[in-house]
Amino acid sequence: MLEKKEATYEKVILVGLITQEQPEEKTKEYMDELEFLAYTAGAETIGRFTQKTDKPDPKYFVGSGKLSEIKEFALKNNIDTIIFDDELTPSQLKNIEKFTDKKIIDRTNLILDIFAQRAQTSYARTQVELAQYEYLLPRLTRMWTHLERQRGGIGMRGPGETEIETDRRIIRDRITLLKKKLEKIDKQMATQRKNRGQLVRVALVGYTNVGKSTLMNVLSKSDVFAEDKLFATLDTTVRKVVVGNLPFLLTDTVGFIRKLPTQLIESFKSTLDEVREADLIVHVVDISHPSFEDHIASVNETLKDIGSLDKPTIIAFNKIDQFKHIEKEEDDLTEKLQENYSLEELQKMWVARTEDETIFISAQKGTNIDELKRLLYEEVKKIHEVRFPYNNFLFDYYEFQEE
Ligand SMILES: Nc1nc2c(ncn2[C@@H]2O[C@H](COP(=O)(O)OP(=O)(O)OP(=O)(O)O)[C@@H](O)[C@H]2O)c(=O)[nH]1
Ligand SMILES: [Mg+2]
Repeated sequence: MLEKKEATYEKVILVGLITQEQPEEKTKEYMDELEFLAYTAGAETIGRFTQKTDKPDPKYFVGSGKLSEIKEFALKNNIDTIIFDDELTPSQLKNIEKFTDKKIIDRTNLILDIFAQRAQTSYARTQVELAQYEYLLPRLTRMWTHLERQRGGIGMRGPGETEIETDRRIIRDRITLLKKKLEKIDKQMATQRKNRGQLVRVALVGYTNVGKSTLMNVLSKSDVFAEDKLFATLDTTVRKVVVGNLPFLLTDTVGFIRKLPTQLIESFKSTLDEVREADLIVHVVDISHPSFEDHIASVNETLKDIGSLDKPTIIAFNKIDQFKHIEKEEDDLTEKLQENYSLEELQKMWVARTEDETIFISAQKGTNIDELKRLLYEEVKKIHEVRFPYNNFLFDYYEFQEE
């Protein structure tokens, strides 16, 4: 008889801060995101704790009173893991663990763990492994003992197992090795990209889970993995797409997230090079998400980091089928909330706000995809005209035809 495999969800507690810059409402959204991250990693959230404070406590992140409360809750509910919505310093990590005697995961470690679970190709695995080691090195005393590793589960799926005394040196060597390996692959990838010739390159970028892969599938009629979890895509997919008579290369890339660990940005250099070398960016946004404006800002932040913010961009507001608009009461004197805007109003606002082209679509339902193709055609054509100035006649006689 086949053994029935039950999914075992690790029970966790989430901890976040409410500060001047991060008011209660924001923190709630961030905690929702953290819960989604935890769920993606294989955890079930049992409790959430937040604390109002000016800045994180240098010793325990939250105050010791709050931490006692959390510890008590964990004991009562038989919970072994506590997840913090920020990167903890190595000493905070150590102190909190000592205080609570629980497994402590911070936001960075959680994201690294998801990446480790999701990495498919040896290239992605090498990238994640490097990021994990770099995270690990300054935190070695805490998590590298055999005892710690035996606890297993989220955040413990680190690369390999070694004894603590020699670990630091071994890990440094390993980092050097991985860097060399990546350098070699990066070179190969760069050559590969060069060999793709002069075709115009379009990159789909956006926050995680906004529908990039779904859109990739719609536009290129391919079958890229898409699902309702975070970071479904780690490996870049490139497809040749023809719109009208214009061919171009379309790239689906890893999703961005608020506070994307720097270790990951570094080790995913080649993946991000796809974005860096793109001629045109399609910035996909999930307009049905309450924090979509924050998401846009995070993505732009990362784009800025990799020097790609000033590229020609189309902002594709996706999931309009899921967009909910709550009519504001007429006599309401309070400020209009995000949710009170209609799609039309948002459309007008964004057209006024940005110099980029904007379009509102549903990749899943196929709404406005022809419009998006038309826009892509126009933008790719502009790039074509600059790149092949003597070849323009090709397109002069062309009229866009719906498929
Ligand atoms: N309602 C609705 N859902 C959509 C739409 N487009 C995509 N989705 C869903 O959103 C989820 C995420 O889609 P993906 O295409 O995997 O998103 P992604 O941006 O590639 O995500 P990562 O690779 O994880 O960063 C899936 O469950 C899709 O079915 C849409 O237009 N409307
Ligand atoms: Mg994807």
